[in-house]
Order: sequence, then structure tokens, then C-alpha cells
Amino acid sequence: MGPALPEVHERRELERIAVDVAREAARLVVEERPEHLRVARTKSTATDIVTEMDQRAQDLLRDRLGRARPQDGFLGEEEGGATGGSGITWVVDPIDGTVNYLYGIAAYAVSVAAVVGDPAVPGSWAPVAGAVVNPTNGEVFHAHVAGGAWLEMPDAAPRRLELHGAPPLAQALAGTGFGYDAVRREWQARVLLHVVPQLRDIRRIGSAALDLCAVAAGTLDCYFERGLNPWDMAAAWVVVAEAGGLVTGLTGGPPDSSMVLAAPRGLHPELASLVRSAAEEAGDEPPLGQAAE
Ligand code: LIP
Repeated sequence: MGPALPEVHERRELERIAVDVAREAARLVVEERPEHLRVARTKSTATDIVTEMDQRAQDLLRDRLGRARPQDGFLGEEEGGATGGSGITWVVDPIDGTVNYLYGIAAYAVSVAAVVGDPAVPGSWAPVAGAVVNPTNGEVFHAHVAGGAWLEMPDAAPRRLELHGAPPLAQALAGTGFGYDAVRREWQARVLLHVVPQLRDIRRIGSAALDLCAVAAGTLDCYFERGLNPWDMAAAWVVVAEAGGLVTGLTGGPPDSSMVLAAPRGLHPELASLVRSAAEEAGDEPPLGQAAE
């Protein structure tokens, strides 16, 4: 049996907190963006960058969540985590789509999720509430388990997101992405060679959280990507699930770093079989951290 699901009133409260702190961090990354934004450091590769605003936004999220719920754990993309005793861990990506943020491309998001289970162990955790805020247009996606998925836009009434039906695969507009390691990008390109002829077209937006929320909102028909971390997908996963979509790994289990597949229920099996056969065609991914062939 999986980790216990908190009661509905607590799930609602977790969703409200996620929305409030994500909105505040969204304001910070827009209003306090330095005129000459620089790369503060790099992580897995030279293109896997961290700006000072990624760290500042994470520090703000950690401070606010720690005040609101001191017993909870915290896992963020950037430095600074904490274990908790409440059974809830906050999994945050202060700026999902950091490269877009650096280049001034209006497609990045603050992602905040409350999860049960251990987010450090693939397949052993799941989100119970979450919020994804796009600071550039004010879109706020949010959900809690069994509470439905919602989209709030400035000056508009909140809209419930509900997926009905799906196009056939050949007419599906799919989102995907590429990793920071050249070897991975080479493998992902090989998968795409096989996938693209079978779909309407591909969109590379540059933020997994926004890609997944686009599936929930119907502005993308499906999404797949290899190499995501829990913070890239946690909040948007519960938004897609509450909109009636499915978010899984390559073989139908929980999503993890080897693959995330998201689509409405009517399209998911076709997408899964297409990406599975493309991955087989592409062969095993060589060890990362080496020069691409
Ligand atoms: C990004 C993801 C995106 C992926 C990028 C990167 P980050 O997250 O949202 O889908 O293609 O390689 O992982 O690093 O901006 O938080």
C-alpha cells in the first residue's frame, strides 16, 4: 500500500499554500530580476545553469513553507533541503525553464508541490497538491487530489480543466524536451526521428511544468521527456491527473527520470507504445558525461 493520503481539508490547505508561495516567488523573479542577469554556477554540464534568482526564489519558498508548515520536509532543485516528520515533503522548482529565463523567453514557471512518500526514491512518491505559476502571463495552474484541476488567469474567473476525448495519434501535437548532456540529446534526437513522422508536430517549450500543464489545458495533446527530476514534474503531475489525464513512466508505472509520458486517457496507450518502440529503435542510452558520437 502506498503512502497515506492526507484528509481533504488538509489537501485543500496544502493547495492554497502552494498557490500563495508560488505567486510570491513568481513576483520576485520578475520584479527583482537584475538588468544584467548572470549565470551564478553550473551543475551537471556547462549548459546546466543556475542564476542568482533561482537560488533567491528557492530560499524564499523554503522560508515561507517552513513558516507555514515547520514539520514538513523540503526538496528543491537548488541548494538546501530538509527532512520532515509530517509525512509531507514540499518539492519545488523555483524557476523551471531557467535557460528561457536567462534568454528572456517568456516560458518559465515556479512549481510547488506537496508530496507523500520519499521523492528521492523513484516510484515511491506522489503529489497530493500543487501549483504551477507562469510569471510572464499570470497563469496559475493548481490542484489537489480529488479536488479537480484549475487554471486562474488575471481578470478572469477560475476555469476547471477537464479533458474530454483525444485526437488520433497522427493528429496529436506533442511537447518534449532535451537534456543538458550531449549524449542524452543525441539519444533523444534518435527517438524523435522515429516519433515525429507519427504525430501532427512537436513543440519544445523549454519548461516541463508548463508542458504538462498545457496537456491539462488542452494546448498540447500529449508530452514525453526523459531525464526529468521530481521538482520538474511534481506539481504539474497532479494538475494533469485531476484534469482527467494520465502521467506515467514508459511501462505504465509512476513517472520517473527514465521517462515521463502524459496524455488524455484516450491517447495515452498509443503514445506509450510509440515512445516505447522509438526507445527500442534508439537503443540503450550510452553513459552520460562523455562526448556525443
Ligand atoms: C528544464 C525542464 C525541461 C528540460 C530542460 C530542463 P530546468 O528544467 O523543465 O523540460 O527539457 O532540459 O531540465 O533545468 O529549467 O529546471
